[in-house]
Amino acid sequence: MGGGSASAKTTLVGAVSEIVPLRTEALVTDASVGVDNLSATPQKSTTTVAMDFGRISLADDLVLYLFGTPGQHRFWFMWDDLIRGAIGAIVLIDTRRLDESFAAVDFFEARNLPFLIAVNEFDDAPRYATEDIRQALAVSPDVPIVSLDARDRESAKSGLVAVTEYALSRLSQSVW
Ligand SMILES: Nc1nc2c(ncn2[C@@H]2O[C@H](COP(=O)(O)OP(=O)(O)O)[C@@H](O)[C@H]2O)c(=O)[nH]1
Ligand SMILES: [Mg+2]
Repeated sequence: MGGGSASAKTTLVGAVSEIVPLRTEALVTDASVGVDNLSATPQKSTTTVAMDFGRISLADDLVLYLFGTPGQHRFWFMWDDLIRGAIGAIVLIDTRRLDESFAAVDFFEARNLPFLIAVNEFDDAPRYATEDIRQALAVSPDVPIVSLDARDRESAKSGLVAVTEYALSRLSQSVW
């Protein structure tokens, strides 16, 4: 799972994981100034420094391992390792800061990893039509765009189910 900072990646992993999620939150300190973009989220006091990790069973024979990638650019070297063996990815977006999502979209596109866009519907964020979001992010018509509330277990889970179904459908297309 990728996405801009404070797009609720840590929240989502925490909401769905059936094991205590491994978190590597650190207090946002002065060391983050000018490095991490916190201007839009002045209330955010911690940030993920390495990654989030969790697990969810969608069925008896289908267990997903969830990795939340840190937003900070200095940790991007880890993404290449994370996507090895990944079935798919979610780019979690906050419509108030769409520009922060471009990097994650580009990354998964470039590596041909099936991904979907999940709009985390923050209470005070404007709502846009799906096709407007598609256009703004310049993602192709086959990329699913879903809405969810990262804090809500069932809602967050629906995003994971959607990306799994999408990844499996892409797999079966490439086989046949
Ligand atoms: N109002 C609102 N706040 C949310 C929602 N999802 C997450 N948050 C809050 O947004 C902040 C950033 O979330 P976090 O999971 O740390 O973002 P990350 O940087 O992507 O891991 C936290 O304080 C969450 O409690 C939401 O759907 N609505
Ligand atoms: Mg986080």
